[in-house]
Amino acid sequence: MTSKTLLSISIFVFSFMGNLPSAMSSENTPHNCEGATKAGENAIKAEIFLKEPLVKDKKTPTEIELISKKDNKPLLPSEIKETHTKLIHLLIFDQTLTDYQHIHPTPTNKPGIYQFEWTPKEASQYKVWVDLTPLCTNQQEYIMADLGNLSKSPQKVDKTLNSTYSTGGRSDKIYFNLSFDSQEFMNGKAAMGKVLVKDSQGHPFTQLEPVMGAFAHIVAINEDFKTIAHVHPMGVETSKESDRGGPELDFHFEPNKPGFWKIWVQVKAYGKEFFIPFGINVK
Ligand SMILES: [Cu+2]
Repeated sequence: MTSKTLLSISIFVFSFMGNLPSAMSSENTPHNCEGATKAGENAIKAEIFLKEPLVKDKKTPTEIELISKKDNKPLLPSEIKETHTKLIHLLIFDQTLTDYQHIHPTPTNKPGIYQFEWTPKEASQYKVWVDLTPLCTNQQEYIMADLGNLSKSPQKVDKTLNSTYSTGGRSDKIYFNLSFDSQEFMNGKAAMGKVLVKDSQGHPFTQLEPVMGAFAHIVAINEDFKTIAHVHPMGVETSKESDRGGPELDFHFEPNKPGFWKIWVQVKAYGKEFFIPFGINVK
């Protein structure tokens, strides 16, 4: 693939209050899965076990138990479909939406129990969205669970509106610029978005490295701290570690809720992963 190849990403918006599109494909669902899910319902539930009390800026070993709702049996790694090169993606957010972490837990020797470590960077409330596709339903789901609270009072969402961001030091600085095909964002209306990446000299940056089989992973979260928009890279995915991408990352954003949305773009360059925050308002 050429470095100019555009990466097309489409963001599908899910509300976790039960607005999942009823795309359950009963034809492809194995018999033993029948009745496992209704439209808008997750087949899996999650429970969090913090192995140590939460302390700001301190690494916290954590276990997550995944259980099939239908029969109350643990969800085994062999029962999960690999997506974006991983079985389970954890999207961790704090209530201010300024701390976003993307983590892949690993199985333990206890069935249905997976472990990971994370470090809360804000004195805030934390939630995790477990992003996985059970083989049984072949339906991607997001299971929200509370991760703990480091704050005695509710924290305000950081509603900074921004379309530019830079990261890195003097020699490895990278500039990111977000633009859309429309000036305004309307609830329920699709908009085409583009992130343009430039290097420290202001030249188009074409050395984005693959992260989980793509040149960017984009996630958007609403100020309600409940609704997240997920990402499907469409068209081109990278298969080789040596592939490079940029300077444009195209995506499709269709918000299903008005208000402030934080958009996090995860990329890799110079061997390092970067999380780029943008903020927009949806009418
Ligand atoms: Cu992931």
